[in-house]
Amino acid sequence: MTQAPAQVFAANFLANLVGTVEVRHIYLAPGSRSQALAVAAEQLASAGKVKLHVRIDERSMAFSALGTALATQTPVVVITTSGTAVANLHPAVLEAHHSGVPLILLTADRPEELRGVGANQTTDQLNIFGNAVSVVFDVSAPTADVDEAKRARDAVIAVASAMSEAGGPKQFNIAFREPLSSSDPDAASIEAAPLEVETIEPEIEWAVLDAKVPTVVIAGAGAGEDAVELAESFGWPLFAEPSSGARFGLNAIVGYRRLLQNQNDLAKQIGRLIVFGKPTLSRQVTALFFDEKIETVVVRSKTHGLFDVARRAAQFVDEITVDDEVDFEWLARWRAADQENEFNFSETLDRANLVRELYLASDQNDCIVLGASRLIREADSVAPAKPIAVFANRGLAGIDGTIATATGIAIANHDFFSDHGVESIGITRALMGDLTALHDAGSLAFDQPDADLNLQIIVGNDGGGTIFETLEIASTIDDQAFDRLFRTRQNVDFWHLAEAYGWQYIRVERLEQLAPALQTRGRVLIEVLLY
Ligand SMILES: Cc1ncc(C[n+]2csc(CCOP(=O)(O)OP(=O)(O)O)c2C)c(N)n1
Ligand SMILES: [Mg+2]
Repeated sequence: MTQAPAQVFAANFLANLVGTVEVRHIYLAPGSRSQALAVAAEQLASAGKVKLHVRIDERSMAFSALGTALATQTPVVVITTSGTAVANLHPAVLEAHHSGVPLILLTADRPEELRGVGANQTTDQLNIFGNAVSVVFDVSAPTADVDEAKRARDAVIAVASAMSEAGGPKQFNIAFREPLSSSDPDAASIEAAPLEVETIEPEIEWAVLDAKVPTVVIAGAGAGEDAVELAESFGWPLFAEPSSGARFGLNAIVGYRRLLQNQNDLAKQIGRLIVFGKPTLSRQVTALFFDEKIETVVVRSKTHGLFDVARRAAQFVDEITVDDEVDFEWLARWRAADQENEFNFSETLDRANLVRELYLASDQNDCIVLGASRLIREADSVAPAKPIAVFANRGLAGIDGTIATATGIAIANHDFFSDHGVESIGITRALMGDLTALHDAGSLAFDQPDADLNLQIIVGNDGGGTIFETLEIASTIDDQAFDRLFRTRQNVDFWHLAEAYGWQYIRVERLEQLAPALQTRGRVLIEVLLY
């Protein structure tokens, strides 16, 4: 059978990528120009070498890929056809760039002779993502007179070394000329060549800090367990955001917002902040960065870029130690204050109780996803310190793609169990506002192989974007204008929405209905009435 050069390249490229770069998931949206990649991806998936997820909307697909990459900590491949399809990846690519998530974007393109001449579906795809991709490989169209198998292997070596140099998304813009595909060669029968990629160990910079300065550790998005370890080693209170991966252990001061807000004696004594990740949620913490009396030491983030909002960080380091014994009394006082200022939960269905029930229902088998806006801030105020996987797109904190991201995370969670030969017992619970859910309503659609997930989309419906009520403009313009310009109430019927996409639907109107709803398995949209 004749082998199209496009297919030889695509089959060898994907077989090597899957075989060597730890790719376990490929996301694909349909298109003509990308067909050789689609055929090869399907061959690999049928042979059980990779999981393939097909989506109709590239924007949604890219956010799901982001979710899967976040939760598996492995690179995920995304395949699109040319033109606006590529542009639809942009929101998720930006988020991935700002949170260091490894996506490998395979964007099919027209060959050189069709660019710049008005050919259908042709635009400049090489510069489309700007610096949100650390590298763009411009792969010319495969041809019969070149060893395409070798060229494909070389391309995989290039991506592997680019990935070892920097996190975040990488783009392969691959031109294809007709014939665009053939059924041969079969990607599943191609043995991946072993890869030799040199990894350069970066130099570690240490800070030796004065042990006497009263210090707190701030853990923002992407902080991870290192923040907990440091806090516990030196007896420092830990202010950890919900999606920091560090909100657990005895050093976590869960009521830090209230304690800072009240400006109690302890808050006034803080002399140093050590920052992990990207903290964005509370005004109280941001105010500390701007306080001239407080020194800031930033631990370099491998994922979330440089953090120094007040432009006054004293040092950027990789590891921290101290020069003397630390005073563990400092921590004891913070813990006592935290207990004294415990949050008083009401008996009604409100945001705080919604967060509380969400955390009560979830354990180590489960995942929590928090949308942007008010509910994640509520979680920052009242969520307990508990070692569970909590995710949020805090790279850019968009309200977009939240259902899709949660779906990608649920897919990773589901696979974790099936890879260990057991039925999935974990539930992914995604909590978001009503506008956030509606922004991504199209992501309720997905293909049959992905339908068998335990995924809850929990919508805190308060009739629009109520976070804007806290803006000064809310009190300076009239109510009607505020409602139309900012709050943007909507009147979508969530029951019909769930029904249209084949999801279960539960409406929660009273607090006692919430806990049982959160035990629902399968795919369910839970609408919680907050007004
Ligand atoms: C893509 C995107 N567009 C706009 C915004 C600005 N924005 C921040 S919060 C918000 C409203 C969110 O409303 P909802 O999801 O209902 O949450 P609530 O504030 O009511 O809790 C908007 C539009 C954003 N963050 N991302
Ligand atoms: Mg709302």
